[in-house]
Amino acid sequence: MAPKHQTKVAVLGLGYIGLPTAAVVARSGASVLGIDIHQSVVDTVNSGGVHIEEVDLDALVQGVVQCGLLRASVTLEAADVFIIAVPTPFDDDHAPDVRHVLTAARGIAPVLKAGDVVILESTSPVGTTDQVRDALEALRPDLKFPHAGNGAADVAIAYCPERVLPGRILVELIDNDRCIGGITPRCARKALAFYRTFVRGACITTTAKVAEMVKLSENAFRDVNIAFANELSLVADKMGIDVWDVIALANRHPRVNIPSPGPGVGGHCIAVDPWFIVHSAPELTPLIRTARNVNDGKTDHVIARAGKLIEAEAGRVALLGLAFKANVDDFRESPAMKVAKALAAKFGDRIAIVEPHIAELPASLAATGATLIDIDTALAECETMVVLVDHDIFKSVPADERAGKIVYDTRGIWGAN
Ligand code: SAJ
Repeated sequence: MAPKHQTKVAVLGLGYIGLPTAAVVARSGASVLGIDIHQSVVDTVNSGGVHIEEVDLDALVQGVVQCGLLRASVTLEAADVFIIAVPTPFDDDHAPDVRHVLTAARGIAPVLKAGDVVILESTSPVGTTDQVRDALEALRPDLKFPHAGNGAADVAIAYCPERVLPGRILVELIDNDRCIGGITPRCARKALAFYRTFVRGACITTTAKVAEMVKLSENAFRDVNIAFANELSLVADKMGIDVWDVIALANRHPRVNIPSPGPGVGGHCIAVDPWFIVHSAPELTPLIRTARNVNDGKTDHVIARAGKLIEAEAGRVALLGLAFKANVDDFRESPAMKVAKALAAKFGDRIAIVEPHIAELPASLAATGATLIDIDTALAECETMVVLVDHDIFKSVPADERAGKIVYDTRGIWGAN
């Protein structure tokens, strides 16, 4: 733990990004106030606990809370640096919804003072940082706000996207390079000075709009590449070829790096962010839109194929995994969850679900008659197994324990397809 220093930092939103960020900044010696709209989250953090599962986060939060470096509240106070890390969902038409960001910005206005830095970290459509500035400017006419080419301002405003991978958040918060986009170069420099206090990776300054687009581009790039892998998996299936063999061998080429096919793409980032680009230029983005549709279509394909398999067999079927990816307890936009819901709605109590990260099934699944069991029970009682998530515990099941089972492995952890 670094010695305590004078900088006061407020982090708005104590979710998957905000809480780890607050804890890491607190460990660097700043005095951090975490803000959340949920009193239960505030109470949990103030008691030194965590409400999300992330490697090593519990010990870190407990440590910084005990040292008095991190506390949480539903009410914002004055600070030197404000970090906005609230959700940016999309609506039914895939239009981004930045209301939470703007509400957070308006919440900062009453306590804002000259010299402060406001940083947006939430994944946001291009132009949102300017909207944050406009929201603050409307409420604080006594302060001078930054506008491109408009000289020095009282307050610095910047966009600095988070880039951390769930499961590695605490490591990546420190080691990843950061891209810091200021509304003006001076804003970027002020934000840069803050990130240098706890980031070991390179910190590169740019404009707010470029930084906003960088974040969207990173996730859209991954989505397009996974869509390619998912499309290949359908073609390989049709040809009776093992797609995992194809990819492993193709990836031995020095300039080819195909990701893994799966039951679709989930989480609150890669399945969402590409739509922010599509929404801003629908006529220019057939590739990004198609990739989204290919990845969503893969989930429908898995539902249909698993459904046929279950229809053709008798007895109970184990669905392995509900999380959106391996070894996390996050179910947002999870393709595995979508598959499980569709199959449970059709086959009811024939469906048994193995998900080590939950103690009970979500009510909608339980209502179908589906049950939650552990992997050993599944191996003992279910003849048919559908692998939906590549959790380590599933990977660790040796071939002899699943010998004779009818397996549909959408993640390629046990062999074909
Ligand atoms: N997936 C595949 N095949 C693969 C890799 C992933 O089907 O080869 C699936 C996963 O199972 C999951 C989804 O894609 O359903 C997304 O998982 P992920 O591990 O690719 O990414 P996230 O959503 O956990 O985190 C991403 C990361 N972005 C990039 O890698 C470009 C992370 O660095 C970002 O910080 C995060 O989004 C975010 O917050 O935006």
